[in-house]
Amino acid sequence: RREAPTHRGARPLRVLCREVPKLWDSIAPSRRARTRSTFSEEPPMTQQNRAGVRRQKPANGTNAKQEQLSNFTTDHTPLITTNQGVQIPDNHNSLRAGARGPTLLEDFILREKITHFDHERIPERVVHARGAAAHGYFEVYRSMSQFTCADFLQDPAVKTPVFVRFSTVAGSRGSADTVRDVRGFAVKFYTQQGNYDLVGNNIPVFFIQDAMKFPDLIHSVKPEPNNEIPQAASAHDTFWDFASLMPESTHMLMWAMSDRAIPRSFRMMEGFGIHTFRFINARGESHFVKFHWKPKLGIHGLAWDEAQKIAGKDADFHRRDLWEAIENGDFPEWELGVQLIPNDKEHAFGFDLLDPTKVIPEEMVPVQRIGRMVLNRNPENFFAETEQVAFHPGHVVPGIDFTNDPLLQGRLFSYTDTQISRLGGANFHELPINRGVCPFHNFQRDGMHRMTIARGQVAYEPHSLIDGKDFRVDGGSAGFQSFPEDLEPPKVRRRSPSFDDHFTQARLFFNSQSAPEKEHIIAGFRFELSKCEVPAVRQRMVDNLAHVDEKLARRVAEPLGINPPDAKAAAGRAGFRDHRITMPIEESPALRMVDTGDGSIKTRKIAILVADGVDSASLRPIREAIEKAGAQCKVVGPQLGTVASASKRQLDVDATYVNMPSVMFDAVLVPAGAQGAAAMSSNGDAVHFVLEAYKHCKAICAVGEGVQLLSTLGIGADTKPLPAGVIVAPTPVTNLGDTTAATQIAQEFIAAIAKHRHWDRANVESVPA
Ligand code: HDE
Repeated sequence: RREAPTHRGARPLRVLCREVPKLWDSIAPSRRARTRSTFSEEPPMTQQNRAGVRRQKPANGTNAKQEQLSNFTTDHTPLITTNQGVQIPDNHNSLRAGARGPTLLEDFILREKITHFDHERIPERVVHARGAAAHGYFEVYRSMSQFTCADFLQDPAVKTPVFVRFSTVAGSRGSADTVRDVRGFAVKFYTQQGNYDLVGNNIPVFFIQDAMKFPDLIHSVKPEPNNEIPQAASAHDTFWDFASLMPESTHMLMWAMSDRAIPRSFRMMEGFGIHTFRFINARGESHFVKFHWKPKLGIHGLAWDEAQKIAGKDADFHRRDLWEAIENGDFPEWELGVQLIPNDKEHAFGFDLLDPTKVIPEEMVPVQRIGRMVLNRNPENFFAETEQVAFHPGHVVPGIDFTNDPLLQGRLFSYTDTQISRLGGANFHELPINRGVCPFHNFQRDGMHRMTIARGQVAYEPHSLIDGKDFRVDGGSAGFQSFPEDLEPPKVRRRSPSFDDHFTQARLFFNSQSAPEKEHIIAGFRFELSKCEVPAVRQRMVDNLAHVDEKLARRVAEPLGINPPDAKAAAGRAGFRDHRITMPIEESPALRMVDTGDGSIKTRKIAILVADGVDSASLRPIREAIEKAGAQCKVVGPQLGTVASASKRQLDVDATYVNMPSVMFDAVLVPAGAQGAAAMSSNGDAVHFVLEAYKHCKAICAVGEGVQLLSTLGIGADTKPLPAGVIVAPTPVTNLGDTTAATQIAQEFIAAIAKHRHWDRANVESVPA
C-alpha cells in the first residue's frame, strides 16, 4: 500500500501494553489511571497531528506540549519487568551456580540492569552544563504583524508553550549555583510554525566578537587542563590572561564583575538575545531586533561573600528557588521586550549592530514590551527534560532571521553539532522534550535512535511513486524565507573596523551604575585578580581598565601589589584597539539593577529568629503583615521541634540557625522577650546569623529586647540615625498589642525588604561575619 507520507509515528508504549496484558490487568484501576501513558490508548504522534492542524486554543494549566509529553510519561507500577516486558521475580538476587557459587552469565536480568546502569550518563554540555528548567507559556500583548509574520507573535488569544532552561556557563553539572558567572537564559517556544529557540544570557553583551575565539575563551575559563582547578570560577590566571589580551572583552568583564553575575534568583534576572536579529513581515520587510526579557520581580543580586557561602551551604540554591516558587504557585514571570530598528538605520549608531560586545542603550531605542512569559510547571524528570533539551539559535521560524554578526554565525554551526555528540546522534529532535507540536516531515531517515516509522518506499524528493503523483518542493513563497540581503564582497578573513571600539560602552556601563554598584564592580575585579598568581596578568588587566576609567583602574590596582595602572602600556600591546566612538548619552539608567521590580516583597524569605523565652505575641502582627504582602516566613531556632515562648506557648521551629543560616534568607525578624534575647545573645550561631545578615545589607527588624542581639553590632534602639534597612521597635512599643505601632513597624519592615538590599549601609566591612 502506498500513501502520502504522514506524521504517523511509532506506538511503542501502546505495543508494550498489548504485550503485557496480564501485567496491565493486574494493576488496580486507580493505578492504571495514573499510569497514563505507558498504556496510553492514544498513540503519541496521532495526538501530535491533531495539535498540529488545530491552532492551539488558550488553555489553563494544559497546553499542546504538555499533552504531547504526557504520552511519553510514565508512573511507577508495583511490578518490575525487563525492558522486554518480562516480569522480574526477584530484584535482590542474581542467578548463581549454588547459593555461594559464581554468578551465571546467562542471567539476562542482571546483565540488562547493570548494562543500562553502566550507560546512564551522557556527556554534559561543553558549556552551560549546570542548569535548571521549567515549562510555561508565552502570550503576545498585541499583534506584531507590522514587523514580523512569526505566527506566535500575531494573536493575543494564543498561548504558546515554552520550556526555559537557566544555567551557569563554566561549571560542571554538579557545580554550585551561586558562583560568579554569566547565566544562560534559553527559551524554546513550541509554535505552530515550528520550534523557535531564543538562546540568550542574563548579560546583553559577550566577551568576544568572532566565533573563532569561542574555544579559546572557554578553554581559558574552564578549570586549567593540567590539574582541573578551579571549578566553576573565572578567578584564575588563564581566564584573566586571555581576557587581558583580548580588550574586546572589557565591556562584558564590567558586567561579569557586577552583581548581574551573582543573581539572587533565576526569577530575578533579565535575559537578552544579545545578537541583533531580524524581524521580517509578510511583505518581506525587515527590521533589526534586539530581544530582552524583563523580570517582574526586578533584577537583584547577592553579596559576594554571601554567594560564596551559599555555594557551600546549599549548592542547589537557584535550582531549589525556581522549583519551590513554581510548586508554591508563585509563577515566575517575564515580559518580552524588543528594540526595533528600521532596516535603513543600520549604520545610525556609531557602533556596529553586528558587534555582540555592544548594547543599544534603551534611552536611544526604547524597549517595547510585547508579551509575557509565565513559568508554571516543573519538569517531571530532570534528565528527560532539562538534560535532553537541545537548544539552537538556528531554530528560527518564518518571520525571524539572522544577521551577519560573526559570533551568531558561528553559533549557527555549533549547536546541532554539539547535540549530535551529547545526545548520541542526529535524531535528537525526536526526543519528547525537543519535538515540535506542529507536524514535521521530511525525507531524512534512519540514524541512531530513530523513533519514527515512516511508511512506504519513497525517501527522496522529487518523487512520483506516492499515489502516482509528481511531487516537487521547488521555490514558492510559503515557509521560511531568508531575507534577501545584499552582501558586501570580497570574501576576507578580517574584522570590520566598525568593531574596533572596545571601551566606550564599558565606560558607559560603569558611569551608569549607582555608587554601591560601582563599589561592587571594583571589589569583583579585586577579588578575581587577587587570585591570579602571575603579577603580569594583574598588571595587564588594570592597564586595560585605565582605558575605561582612570579612577576605577586605580582603585582596582590598589590592593593587588602591582604598579599603578598604565594606559599607555596597554595601548602599546598587540591587538589593542581603542577607536573611540561618541555615544549621545553619558549614562544609561536602564543599565542599573537598583530600584528595579514591582516594589513588592513577594516570595522573599524572612527568618524569624527564636529561642526559648521569646515573646511570640510581639512577632505575630508583623509576621501576618509580611505574609500578607507575599513574603514567606520560617521560624529559625536552636533546634528542630518547638521552643517555649515567654507565655509558655509552644512555637513550632521550621529550621535551625545552622541548617538554614542567614544566607538562605532576605531579611531577619528578631522578636521581643528578655529571656529569648538573652538566650540568643549567648548563642554564637544566633549572633552570627544576625551579624551576617547585617553584613549582607539585609533588612533587619528587632522588637523590644530583641534589640540586644543587634547590640553585638553596637546598634541599640536609640542609635541615631539607625543604619539603612534596620528597623527597631523600642521598648515602649514592644507590646505590639498596640496595633497601630505594630502596623507601622510592619510597614517599615516591608518597605525595607522591598528595597532588596541596603547596599549603602555604612561600615559593613567592619563586621566580622
Ligand atoms: Fe552558547 N553554546 N555558544 N552562547 N549557549 C552552548 O550548546 C556556542 C553564546 C548559550 O540550556 C552549547 O547545547 C558558541 C552566546 C546558552 O541547553 C554549544 C558560541 C550566548 C546555552 C554552544 C556561543 C550563548 C549555550 C553547549 C560563540 C548568549 C545553554 C551545549 C560562537 C546569546 C543552552 C549546547 C541550554 C550552549 C556554543 C556563544 C548562550 C557548544 C560556539 C553569545 C544559554 O553549542
